[in-house]
Amino acid sequence: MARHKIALIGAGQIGGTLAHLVGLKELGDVVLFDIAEGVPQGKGLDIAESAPVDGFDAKYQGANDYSAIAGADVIIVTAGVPRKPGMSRDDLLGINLKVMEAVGNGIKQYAPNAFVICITNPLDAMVWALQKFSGLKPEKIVGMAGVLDSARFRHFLAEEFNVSVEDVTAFVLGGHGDDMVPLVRYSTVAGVPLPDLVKMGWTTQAKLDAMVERTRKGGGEIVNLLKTGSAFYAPAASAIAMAESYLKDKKRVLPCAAYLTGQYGVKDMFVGVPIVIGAKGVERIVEVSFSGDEKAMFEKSVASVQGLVDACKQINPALK
Ligand code: A3D
Repeated sequence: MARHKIALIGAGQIGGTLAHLVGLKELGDVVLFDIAEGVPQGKGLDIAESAPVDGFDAKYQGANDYSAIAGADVIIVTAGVPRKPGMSRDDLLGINLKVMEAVGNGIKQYAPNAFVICITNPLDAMVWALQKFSGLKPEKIVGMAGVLDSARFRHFLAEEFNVSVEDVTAFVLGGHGDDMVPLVRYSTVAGVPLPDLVKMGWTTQAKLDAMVERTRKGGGEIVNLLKTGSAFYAPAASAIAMAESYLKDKKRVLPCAAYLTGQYGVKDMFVGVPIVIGAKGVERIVEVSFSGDEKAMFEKSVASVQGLVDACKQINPALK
């Protein structure tokens, strides 16, 4: 069987890390695309030269022309600008919406059957716009945010409990903004829900609340430390987990921004919910039940996403 082809649109911090991980995990051959000349070629060559040392086989091609993505099985989109200190994800909307239009047209022309993972912020609005511009079937395009937000929460929990990150599960749903919804009831250590762990004295409610808040602000914490850009190692790892589930038909259950057609009372929007990713793309949208508080938090988060989608429609009236 021929190797899969993975196209990375945007060869910046996340794009370069993705390219490296694709090689290390032997997921396929890589095309790095960027508008910056030399950058995708340079990063591709640099990673290809690491392959003999690490012992993996993958071809790397750098490109500034969309024709290079032709026939890609998976496309991961990070093209655009990231946040700087003091900027919210929403401040990026106008600039990155134009980028999504160019990317969407490229995908429509050269790789209309790919499974596409969008990472560009503001995530939930950009993946919505990218679906419209590309014309991709809704089950073939998702946004990466929930896996990352959940991974951050899992990291904080594992540190607090001094247990392996592998035994900590967490679900963070809703939009990828400061009102995202970490679902404490559905987050566990080896199957034991967090509220039970509070009762068992493993932590206090106050500490748990602080970890939830730190998760919500997790992206900003990294932006403030780095000063010149935003997180890239964990975002790249998260998108790779999603791509791998598609390429290997693993059918993993992952929180992702998926197109909703009435689930959770939401229509024609991408919002973070648990989904099953397999060879057909989004194979199932999992509808969990919410308590009153959780429902209120989810609805608040959905309202923020709606605001961003409306802003996109205002900037570009062709987006309906
Ligand atoms: P960065 O290192 O700046 O890379 C972005 C790349 O996009 C640069 O190499 C640009 O040259 C390139 N680019 C700009 N415009 C175009 C275009 N029209 N076509 C092709 N390439 C273009 O940023 P990054 O890799 O750190 O972040 C990329 C995006 O991911 C940003 O929008 C971030 O805000 C976003 N991000 C999202 C998350 C989520 O969890 C959703 C996390 C971290 C970053």
